[in-house]
Formats: sequence, C-alpha cells, structure tokens
Amino acid sequence: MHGVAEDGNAAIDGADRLVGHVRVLCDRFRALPGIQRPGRHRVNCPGRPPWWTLWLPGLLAGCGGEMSILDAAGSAARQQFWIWWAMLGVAVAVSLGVYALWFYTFRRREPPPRTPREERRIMLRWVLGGGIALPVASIIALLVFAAPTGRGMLPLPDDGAERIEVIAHQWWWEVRYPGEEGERDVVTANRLVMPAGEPVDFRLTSTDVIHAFWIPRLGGKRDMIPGRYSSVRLEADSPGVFGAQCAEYCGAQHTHMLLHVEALERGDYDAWLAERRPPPGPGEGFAEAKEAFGEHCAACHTVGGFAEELVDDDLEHDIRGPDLSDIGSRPTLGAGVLPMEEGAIAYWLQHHQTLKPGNRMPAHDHIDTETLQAIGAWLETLEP
Ligand code: HEC
Ligand SMILES: [Cu+2]
Repeated sequence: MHGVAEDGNAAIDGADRLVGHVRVLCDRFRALPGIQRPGRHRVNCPGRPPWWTLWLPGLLAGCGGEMSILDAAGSAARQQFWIWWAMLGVAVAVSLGVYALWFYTFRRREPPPRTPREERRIMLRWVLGGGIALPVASIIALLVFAAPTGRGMLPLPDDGAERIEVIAHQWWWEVRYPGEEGERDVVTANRLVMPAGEPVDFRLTSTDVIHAFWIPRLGGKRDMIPGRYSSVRLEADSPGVFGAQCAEYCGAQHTHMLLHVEALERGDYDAWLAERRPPPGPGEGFAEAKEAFGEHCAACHTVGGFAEELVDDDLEHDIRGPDLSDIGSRPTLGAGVLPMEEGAIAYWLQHHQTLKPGNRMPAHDHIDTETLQAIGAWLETLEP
C-alpha cells in the first residue's frame, strides 16, 4: 500500500512539474511585448488542441484529384513532390528531437554541480551547434536537394521546346501560341492545350496585377508580373486533363480564375493548332446577333474575321476581354465558372455579374434577353 501511494505521489509531482513548466513558458509568452492580444485570453496553453486540428483528417483526405501536388503527372512536379516529402520528413524529425529534449529536461535528475565556466561552455555548445551549425547544414542540404529541380524548370535557350505564352488578366487567362515568321498567333482563353511527353516553355506575364501560374500536377508556381516576362518549363508525362489555378491573390474573383489544361499527343496538338491558324471565322447567318455584337461587345472581344464595318468605334475600353474566336469549342466559361453546354453563353451573358461578382465585363442589363440569346446562340457555333 505504502509503495503504491509513493508511486502515485511521484506521478502527481511529475505532472505538477510538467504543468508548472508549461505555465512558466506561457507566462513568458504573454510577457513578450507585441504578442499580447488585448481581450483575448486564449493563450492558456495546456488546453485542448486548437479547433483547426479537427480539419486535418479532412485535409489529408483531399490529397488526390486533379489539383493535387501529391499526384504528380510530370517531371517537375515529381521532383517538387520529393522535396515536399523531404521537407516534411526533416520538419517532423526536428520537431521530435526538440520535444524529446524538452521532455528530457523534466525527467533528468539534479544536474551534477558545475562551475560557471563549464556552464558557459555547455551553453555555448548548444547555441553554436543547435542555433547556427544545424540550421546552416539543413539549409545547405535542402539547397543541394532542391537546386536541380529549380534548374529543371528553367527554360534553357533555344533547344526547340514548344513555347506558349500565358497572359494573366483579372480574372481570366489569355493563351497565345506564337506563329512562325509571318504567321499569326493562335489566341485563345481559359484553356491551355500543350503537347505531352516533351518540355514546354511557358512565357508568363500579366496585364494588371500580380498573378501566379500554377498547374499543381505538373509543377510551378511562377509569378506573373505586369510589364515583365518570367518563364517556367513544365512537362506532362502523358496526355490528360489537369486543373490549374491562379496562385497569387489578385482581387475579388481570384478563386474563379481557373485554367483548363489539356496535354495532347504531339500529332493531336499540331492538328489542334493547325485548325486555329487562321482562326475559324464568324460563319454565315446570325446577322442580328453579329450586328448587336459589333455594337455592344466587339470593343472588348475579338472574333477572328469579324466584319470591321460592324464594329462600333465609339466604344473605347481600356480593358480587354477574352478572344472569342473558338469559344464554342471551349470546355468552360468565365475561367471555370460554368461548363460549356447548349445555352450556357446566353446564361452567362445574363447572369455573369451574379455568377462572378465584380468581374470586369459590365452587366448587359441594357440589352434585351432575346438579343443576348441570339448572340449566345451564334457564339456557340464559333469553333473550328
Ligand atoms: C468592357 C469590356 C467588355 C465588354 C463590352 C464585353 N465584355 Fe465580355 N468579357 C469581358 C471580360 C473582361 C471578360 C472576362 C470575365 C471573367 O471571366 O473574369 C469577358 C467574358 C466574356 C465571355 C466568357 C469568355 C470565356 O472565355 O469564358 C463571353 C462569352 C463574353 N464575355 C461575351 C460578351 C458579349 C457577347 C458581349 C456583348 C454583349 C461582351 N462580352 C461585352 C469584357 C467585356
Ligand atoms: Cu489570383
């Protein structure tokens, strides 16, 4: 009986010491200037785990899918994937090490008596080793590990890689395939078609604010900066469809700035490009729709081969909208807001400010529904 009580007391003492230790840490934390948050007394550390840890299982369940960096589909993404795991591994190892040392400080017996000199030597050893040598070694190791990946994503000059320009706008993507000499660019929007199984150099820029180009399953990210070009080289292992998303907060509709990426076999890619060079053209008929388009829309939107005399010159705009030359063949509308299907364009034209509030296209309330439907029906026919 006696022994049990003693063990129990020892355990309680131990627990007391642990709690005391945490208290001291918390008090210090509170005492730090600048960290105090008046009116918030949630710094009582030995409490429950913070609410956000409840989300962790849900987050981990989302590790697959078309936007997952953990489901790499290209060489750059695969290397980034390993860097990600290596960093996670090192971070976990360091945390475990620190916790182990921390617990050790509770469990160890009275330290042997030391002279102040010895104390200082030991302290210095920890500061130099743990505070300087270890971080420097870790950062160098990480650099050695990560530098080849960075290099692999640099577009090396003129080795014949396909070159595609991506221009970010609030909040949509312009994609240009530069033509050979004298040829015109193929221009499309919110859809990126690229050859699979070979490196592709993306030349990136922006017309307004900073955006970022990111195809999670292929690699990235890369900032897109107004007035400057940056580049990234990515490769898709095999044909497929991938999601991409602007990765730099760029305003209200940042979330609705999705890019549909398709990797095609080289032959299919060439055929896809050839079909759009020159652009498909406005087609026959739809006279009223075309007239209304010239009056209300052509100031911002291009349709390849659209009759110049229909364009109302009085409408001057300092913003540009997506090129609509092949809009009927595109998979989505409004940078991923609506799937393209029959009637979708007319629906978008009537409700785009509700679907994507604040987007840069003015509401078309002054145009009657029939006209918008006629324009929508015509635009849906624009495909190669
Ligand atoms: C002031 C310039 C402006 C005018 C005028 C304008 N638009 Fe737009 N339009 C835009 C912008 C900017 C977007 C991109 C909106 C977004 O997704 O954030 C857009 C998007 C679109 C889209 C979706 C394109 C895509 O790739 O998903 C269609 C279709 C469209 N406009 C048709 C029209 C029609 C038809 C009219 C005339 C009735 C018109 N627009 C008038 C600027 C304009
Ligand atoms: Cu953004």
